[in-house]
Amino acid sequence: MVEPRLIVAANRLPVAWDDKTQSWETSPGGLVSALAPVLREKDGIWVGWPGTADEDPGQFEVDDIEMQSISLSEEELDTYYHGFCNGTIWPLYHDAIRSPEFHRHWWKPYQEVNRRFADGVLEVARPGDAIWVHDYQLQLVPEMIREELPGATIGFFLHIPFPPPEIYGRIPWRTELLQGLLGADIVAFQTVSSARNFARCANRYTNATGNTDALRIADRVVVAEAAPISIDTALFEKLGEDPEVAKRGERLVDDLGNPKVMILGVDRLDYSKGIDIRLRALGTLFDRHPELRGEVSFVQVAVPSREDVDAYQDTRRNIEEGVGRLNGRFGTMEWTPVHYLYRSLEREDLVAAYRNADVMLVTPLRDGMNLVAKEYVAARRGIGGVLVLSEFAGAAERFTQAVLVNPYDVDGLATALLDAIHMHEDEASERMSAMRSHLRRWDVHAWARYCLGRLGL
Ligand code: ADQ
Repeated sequence: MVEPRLIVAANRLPVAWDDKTQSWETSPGGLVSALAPVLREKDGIWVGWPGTADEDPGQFEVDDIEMQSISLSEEELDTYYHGFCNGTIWPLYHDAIRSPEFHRHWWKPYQEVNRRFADGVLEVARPGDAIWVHDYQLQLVPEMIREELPGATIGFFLHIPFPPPEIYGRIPWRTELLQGLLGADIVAFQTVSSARNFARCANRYTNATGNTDALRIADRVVVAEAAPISIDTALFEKLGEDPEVAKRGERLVDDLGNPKVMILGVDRLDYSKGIDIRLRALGTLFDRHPELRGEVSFVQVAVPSREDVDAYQDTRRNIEEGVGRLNGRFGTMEWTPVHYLYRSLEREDLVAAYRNADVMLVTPLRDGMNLVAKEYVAARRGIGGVLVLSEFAGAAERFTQAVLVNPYDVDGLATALLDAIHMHEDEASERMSAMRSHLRRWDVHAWARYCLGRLGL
């Protein structure tokens, strides 16, 4: 009998072309490092877009992993990717924090590109293989594969939240998208509440009936469940203890003028991350507690993201104005309240910042999981540290020991910040170690093992 293989379909291939070395290099990231061993062992194939418009290198191998490229044109990047994925689905699934735009001329390319991905999978799939489709860009793919391979084992994992029917119901293509997902055997989400939202939507907008344990549609049963993604805990713990990283951390604190308290924020620059409200809360804190001025510094690192989408340009402007306002109002010649970096950091510098941050501020208005919160907990070992975490991040479902906040509540956020700054080190360490033990048990490898087990691998 032929061994079943794993076929992963995701918008992006986990590789990027490096002009310097003139070769494909694996992109760093938890998902790739968790799946790489299984893909090698199972002769797996990763189907995805190689990262540049109109590029189609076909099938190729990087670090012993087989890649199958799906080509996207410049226009499709505009309509399918920036348009439908990031102008319609992303805001809708994040509680419609920004108004999602509904355009038929975005929907059609979304269907076409999903068809191309399904065809890419069908080209390489053999009977018995397990197919694992990832994220909101490819929601129609499970059903498209199911139509051609009725007996296939198909899993789907959504990295972002799934909204309740009251919000989801706005999208004109709600039934088609749900039917697309229901083509899978298992539809997995970051949280229990997303899985429940999905089951409610499926009951309301399709012929499916039942609950998360068993959604019956035609002659099939689909399971909706939570499988929260995690990080490479051991790697972040190791980096957090690395003397070279420690040195970088100390240099960073020195450069900030050795504040008594360093607060840190690290996000992709996205309106869902709540960076602007976070800045307002900091202003409220300095207003109410002048004694903290000169003692507390806030470092906000924002990674450039989706710069072609208008809403992201507005968000960037908002944040930069907020930083300017705070520094103009409270700053002195000796002290800058907010240090703002608009760039990506090397992993060592990121961990150096984590391990020296006394308070980590993670305040998304809505977030599938939020890996930054987990990375901070793993990297900041045995030296106190307080995680202030939005109750609307998926991570909050398990991290009940964090200081949980409503990210919309400026006053509440300012109070939570004050509590975090004054928290006794023993209490802080106790909370951190409880979260750390969870991360040791449930790291990205445990997550991948669980998900692949559900697909019979
Ligand atoms: P994102 O919205 O990108 O992910 P997040 O989970 O926080 O959010 O992951 C961001 C990643 O980027 C982290 O691994 C972090 O280390 C890295 N990063 C952030 N800022 C950086 C910087 N300045 N320099 C370098 N690296 C930086 C989506 C969903 C999330 C979900 C993940 C995974 O929106 O909810 O947790 O996918 O499923």
